[in-house]
Amino acid sequence: MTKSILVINGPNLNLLGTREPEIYGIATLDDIKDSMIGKAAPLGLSIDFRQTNAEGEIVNWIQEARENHQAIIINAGALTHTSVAIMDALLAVNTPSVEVHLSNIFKREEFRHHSYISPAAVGMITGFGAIGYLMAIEAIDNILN
Ligand code: CA2
Repeated sequence: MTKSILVINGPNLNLLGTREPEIYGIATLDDIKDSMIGKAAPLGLSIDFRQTNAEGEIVNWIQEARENHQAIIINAGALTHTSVAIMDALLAVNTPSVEVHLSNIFKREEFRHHSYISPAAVGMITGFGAIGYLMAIEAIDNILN
């Protein structure tokens, strides 16, 4: 049976590929979505790929994942560093989660070094650009099998 991965992208990630390519790369969010679908299909995994600038929407999506998805890949954007609500939602659901960041958050400003997502995730992939999302699929494939 095909297992479904919910991919959540937080604030401003809709701008990918249009600004700050030296930090975030040249791939657009659509490019990342297409490459994830291509990587996941042969593994029997489907991708439900979403982006929002609204914190509450992310919380709702995580709660819904409990019934509709077998795993979560999340790049919460700047909410990574501020959102107790997203951490609580991830802790409340039993769905395994992998945290992804395009940039290496530990090489950047001090305020980016702390993540509220990490305590609720199986692990974090940070600093590998768009490839990090594909690495997260491999991680999920291992976790689910
Ligand atoms: O490296 C990452 O993936 C981040 O989650 C990206 C967030 C940042 O606040 C985190 O500290 C690390 C920012 C996403 C904004 O994305 C943009 C993309 C292109 C142009 C401007 C912003």
